[in-house]
Amino acid sequence: MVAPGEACYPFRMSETPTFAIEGGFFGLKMTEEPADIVIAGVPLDIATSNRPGARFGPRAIRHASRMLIDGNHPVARRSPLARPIADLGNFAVALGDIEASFRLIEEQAGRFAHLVTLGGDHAISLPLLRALRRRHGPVGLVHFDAHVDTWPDSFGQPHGHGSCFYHAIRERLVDPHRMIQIAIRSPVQNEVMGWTLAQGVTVVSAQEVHEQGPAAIAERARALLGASPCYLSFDIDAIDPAFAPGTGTPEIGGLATWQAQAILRGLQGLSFVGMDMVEVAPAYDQAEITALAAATFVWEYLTLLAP
Ligand SMILES: [Mn+2]
Repeated sequence: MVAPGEACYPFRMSETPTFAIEGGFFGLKMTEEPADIVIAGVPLDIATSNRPGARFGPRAIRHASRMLIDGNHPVARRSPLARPIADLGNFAVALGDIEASFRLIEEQAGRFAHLVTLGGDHAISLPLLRALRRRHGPVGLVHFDAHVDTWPDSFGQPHGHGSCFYHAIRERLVDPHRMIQIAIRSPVQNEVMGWTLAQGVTVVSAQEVHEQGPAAIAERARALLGASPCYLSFDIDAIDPAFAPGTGTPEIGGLATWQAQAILRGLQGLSFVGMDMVEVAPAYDQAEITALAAATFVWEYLTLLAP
């Protein structure tokens, strides 16, 4: 197992300026040896319905994460690096084949007790949740997104990045009564929203976040999820395109980065068993702000887990 500290770094942290750091997430040495928490990229974006490019998300998020290595979280006053973390590089995917990629992702994800993945488009959540169900049964879900992602099909195909939670609910990978979607605001057919609500999912619009404030939304999530195992799925398009333009299906009226940070900080104490950060498409980014937002939300999540 990888221990925390300088042993994980291919450079001397105390002497290496941020711009000189290469490597995995947090500049970690890429390794095949797992740790308490394993980070892996999933460079799959063939299920996107609009702009592609999230296959380059893992690289951009790792690069942006160099800003977060040095020092403690300013509010929690502890570092996610106090707990052993390993970056295993990218999972294998099958070129051009969604279902074969799903099988590969599920098989690889099943090896690790606590996985944080860098997407990739949102379709990857389905095989990740299939792997998680074998360890935990149906999990609770905190889902940040502009979209409900419960469309029963994707333009006639069974799998697309907008159908992952339709399948996850149907396959009982998640417990819809312990599932909260935050920042929802895209156009949606009444039958799709009706089905989602009828399953028991709590849908919180971006407007509700703006009107009620992040603390109230975090409180709703904590009350809903309780102490049982839960998963965080974070589509970067939950964030307003003014703050996160580098994504495939942007929607205006979204969260400011600080609002999402405040909600995440309010989730301390939940029993998280994994996370994905999806839909970062660097080709549409400006000044790396989307990748930095994504890396920072991963850092917020890892801080929740830190001792
Ligand atoms: Mn989305």
